[in-house]
Amino acid sequence: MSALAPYKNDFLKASIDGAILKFGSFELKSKRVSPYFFNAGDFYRADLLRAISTAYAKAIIEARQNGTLGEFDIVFGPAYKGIPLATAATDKLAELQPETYGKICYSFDRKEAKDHGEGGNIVGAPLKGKRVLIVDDVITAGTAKREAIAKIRKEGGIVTGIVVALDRMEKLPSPDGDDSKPMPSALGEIRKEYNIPIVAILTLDDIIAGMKNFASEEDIKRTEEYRKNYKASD
Ligand code: OMP
Repeated sequence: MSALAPYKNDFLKASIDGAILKFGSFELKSKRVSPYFFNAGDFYRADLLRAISTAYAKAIIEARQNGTLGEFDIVFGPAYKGIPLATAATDKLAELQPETYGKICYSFDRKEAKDHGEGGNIVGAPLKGKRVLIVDDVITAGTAKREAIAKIRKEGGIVTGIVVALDRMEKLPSPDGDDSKPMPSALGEIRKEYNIPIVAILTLDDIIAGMKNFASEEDIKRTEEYRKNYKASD
């Protein structure tokens, strides 16, 4: 595996130092039991928030430069964990490249529609007719990403890409419940189905490569085992 870009390394280090990346036994939304968990809700300290917003902004700038991501007007953070991530990433993009990103906007959804005051489902920039980049924490099965795409489209926005902090590289659950069968990735299926690019700052492969420097033999073994069982076929 090639060496990680310096900004990815910095981000992995901040995730470990801030105990955002944890090892143990965690039940996921998918009900799979994982030996590791990445909790983006724990980037609540100023230095950590700065670390994650810098990583998103650099990943977005890099992906725009190499043509992976298209243009966008709005950075959208799905409620709740995506909200501070998208907001901080918007600010950091403007700081790093003011000429290109000085006037981009952010917005996010409400979990419950508001029926008084300004009302509606969206807070921040109106989405109608705008190109929208989704910024979210982790992709496992892709369910939350599909929901965000549907919400944005309902408001008349055009989703042009998704950026996540971590791609767990997991296969979709088999329709017959047999998780030992090879299955494609959630990420690949969303890419194909919606024809949009998805960029990840880190992948499970990056974490396993980085673990050699900081984790116990036992955690490395369990994480490699998990990858063997659940890694997607594509
Ligand atoms: P989807 O892949 O779109 O369903 O989203 C996975 C969601 O699971 C994330 O948005 C998180 O809320 C949560 N999650 C984590 O935060 N960290 C992990 O390491 C794993 C999960 C998870 O449950 O899969």
